[in-house]
Amino acid sequence: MSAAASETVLRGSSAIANAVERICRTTTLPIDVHTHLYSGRFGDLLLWGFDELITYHYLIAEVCRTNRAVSPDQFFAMSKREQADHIWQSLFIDESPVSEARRGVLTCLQAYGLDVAEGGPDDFREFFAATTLEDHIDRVFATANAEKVVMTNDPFSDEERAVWLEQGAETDERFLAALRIDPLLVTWHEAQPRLAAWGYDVALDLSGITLFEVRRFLMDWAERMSPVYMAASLGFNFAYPDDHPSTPILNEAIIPACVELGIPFSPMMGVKRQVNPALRLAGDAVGKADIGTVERLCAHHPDCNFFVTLLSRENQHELCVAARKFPNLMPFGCWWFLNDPSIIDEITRERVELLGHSFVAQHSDCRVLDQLVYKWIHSREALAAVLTDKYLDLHATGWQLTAEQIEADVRGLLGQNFLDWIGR
Ligand code: HDL
Ligand code: ZN
Repeated sequence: MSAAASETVLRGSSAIANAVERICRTTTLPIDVHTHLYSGRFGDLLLWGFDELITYHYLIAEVCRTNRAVSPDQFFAMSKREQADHIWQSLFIDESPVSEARRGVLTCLQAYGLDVAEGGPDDFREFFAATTLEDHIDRVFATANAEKVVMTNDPFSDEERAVWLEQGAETDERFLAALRIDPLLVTWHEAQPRLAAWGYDVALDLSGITLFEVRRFLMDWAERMSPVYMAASLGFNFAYPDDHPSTPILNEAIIPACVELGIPFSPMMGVKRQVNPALRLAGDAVGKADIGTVERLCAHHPDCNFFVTLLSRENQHELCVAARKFPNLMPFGCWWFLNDPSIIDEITRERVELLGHSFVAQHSDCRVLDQLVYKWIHSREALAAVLTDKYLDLHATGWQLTAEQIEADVRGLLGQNFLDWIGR
């Protein structure tokens, strides 16, 4: 296919490689499809600054194994500042910070123009103290070159519920909502009394109009939040269908609500919860999920879109194959323990080879606002390495590549594919 006269044909390997690196590094991120960030109106729910950045639960896990002189209980007894100083000393000073979560802190500080070689915690704290949250949100989105992020919005969180009930819809257009409903599928015995207290006529045994009322609960919150998808983090052993309440709740409430709203359901599967409770949020591990659960959800509900990320590396190839079978299945991201350059590389290569462009390459899973900066710098680099090889393979066939085509492809993989898929 010959390029249009207005397009920039890339002639030769180095022109292609240079274009791919530049485009991956500079293309505006249309949407980060999964984060735990909040807009400024949610106050302390939005974490930011040096002490939050360095006490990220990934680093808590690392410091508890690296410096066993301080037990998890002793660590959690420290103040946030003491925890941060302890992590800085143990994971950055006492040994080279080569792990992905450690490198990320440094990438972020460097992107802010801070001197990580000479500076220390108090210097970095001074930088953050000199700004306001509103200005810092602007700085982070500009530095990350990001347009929008999707929050994780939990109506079962009392603190978050209050903001939605008191202040209504989100007004900062950079922050889109995702309706997160784990309790409905994972801990129904705990969710049921809360829904009943909120005025929904629900019974533990799902009798009466329970499933209708669960769907009404979902529609009420969709009205408030305008979510771009509904999501649930599910264990590695989650099964569908099953004789567990989760199956009728999915079949009669969650999936019909998603279809009515025209949004995907996002099962995020593979968590092995709290294998080490002493580590608290850092205590979850990973297990291989049953891809058959994903296949049966897609097959039983062809009119619902499923936006899926799996936590186990061992599930990734299966997920690509399943996506080849079901057009209503879109894989996304290199989630949590997969968000490491070597694994991002492997997953992205097999996705391009098996799915072309019909997936979303990454999400950040940020818990701290500043992570938006480093997680995307690292992921953009990993994506560029894969796409360079893939476009050079294409070039070797004699195919003509243009910068414009690569730009459109990269924007798609960075999240536009999701927005197009849901018609936003
Ligand atoms: O359930 C989830 O959305 C996970 O991402 C958890 O929040 C996990 O603790 C996490 O932060 N992973 O990056
Ligand atoms: Zn998450």
